[in-house]
Amino acid sequence: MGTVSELCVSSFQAFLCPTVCPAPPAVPDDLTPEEKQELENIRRRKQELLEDIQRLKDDIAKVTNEIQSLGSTQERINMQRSKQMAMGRKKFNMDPKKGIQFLIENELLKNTCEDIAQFLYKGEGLNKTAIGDYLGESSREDDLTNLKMVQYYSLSEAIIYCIEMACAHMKLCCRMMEAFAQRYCQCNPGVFQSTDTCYVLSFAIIMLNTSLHNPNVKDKPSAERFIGMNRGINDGGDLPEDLLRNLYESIKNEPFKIPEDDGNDLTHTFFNPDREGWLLKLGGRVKTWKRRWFILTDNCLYYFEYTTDKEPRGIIPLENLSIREVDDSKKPNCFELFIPDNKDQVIKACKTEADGRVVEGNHTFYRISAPTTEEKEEWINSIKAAISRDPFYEMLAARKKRASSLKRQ
Ligand code: 4IP
Repeated sequence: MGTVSELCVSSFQAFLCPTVCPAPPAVPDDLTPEEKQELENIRRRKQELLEDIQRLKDDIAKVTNEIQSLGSTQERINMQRSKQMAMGRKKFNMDPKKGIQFLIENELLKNTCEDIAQFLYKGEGLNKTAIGDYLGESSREDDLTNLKMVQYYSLSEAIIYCIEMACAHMKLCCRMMEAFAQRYCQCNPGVFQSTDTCYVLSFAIIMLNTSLHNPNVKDKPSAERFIGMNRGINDGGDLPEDLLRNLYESIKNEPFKIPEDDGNDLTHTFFNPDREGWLLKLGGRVKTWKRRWFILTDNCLYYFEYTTDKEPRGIIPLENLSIREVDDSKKPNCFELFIPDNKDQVIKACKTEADGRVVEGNHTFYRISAPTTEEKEEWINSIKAAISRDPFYEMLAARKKRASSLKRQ
């Protein structure tokens, strides 16, 4: 009969190739009770490891099935299209004309002024300066796109958008404002007496933005004062009070930001992500819903306040997380990221506090709501595909669990 160490080796071999190696030999009679005990321990451990391997195999088979079931289905096509769309946006941000050309060639955008204008208006993931560059080109088509684009805006939205653009790109400002003023005057005769009114109003808004949001300005104007300051700017007449009040409230609620353009923004860092889009996220300790721009890339989920932000508000590494659909009484199309078999454990993630500090997240689950059922399904599939598994993590977790339940007994 072999020594204990020989038996160890044979057990280990059996563990490494459980399907090929024969069953372990019976316990030899000539072993001491200690050696028998040791052999018994080794065999028990081997059994545990075999069970772990079987679980891993089952998991792999499950994931492989899921991937295969994606096969040639519509979901796969949709995933492919949204990847190409993301690629088109990135190309646009680096070279707007080439980006538009790429999207048209790949049939993601129709070559019509309406479609291009709508794409620019939505602006998801697009750099404002790149939009400015595109619209600032002086071709007739671009003029038409300018005109089409302003149709999508409400009056106050359009004015604020034009000013934001202007701060980033002066030549765009002139063209957008002209296009906007012309179009608006055409569609709403009698509101703006001339295109000059738009310019005067724009400067009044820039000053309002500064007065309301610059901490050095102590005397904050009221809506009434803003309305009063703009009396007579419409070629001697007054602009509608509702318009001025809406503008005032809009600027008060959210200052417009001057987009930075140092060529080092996230659109470059997060080049070609698996998926990106607006989603609602439920807070960790405080259960508030926030609209965030999510980017899925490199097995991590990042969320931002604005599409143009450089720093994410939060990062969720997807390793060893699971995803499931859930019903929520307040929001539709919800899904959740969670740790399987451990609902109380905090998910490894980080977030940025209001004061800029980066801290650990507090979520035992991340509940997220998508705008539509289709988007929910697409997100779930993309996240499933991005979730990575570290087998050692799972083994360790299973061991820890077993150890703590043994301790409790
Ligand atoms: C906050 O609520 C936001 O929902 C935060 O989301 C969230 O942090 C906070 O979770 C939650 O308290 P209020 O803004 O109403 O205070 P965001 O960072 O997207 O603004 P998470 O971790 O979800 O990013 P807790 O766990 O810090 O309470």
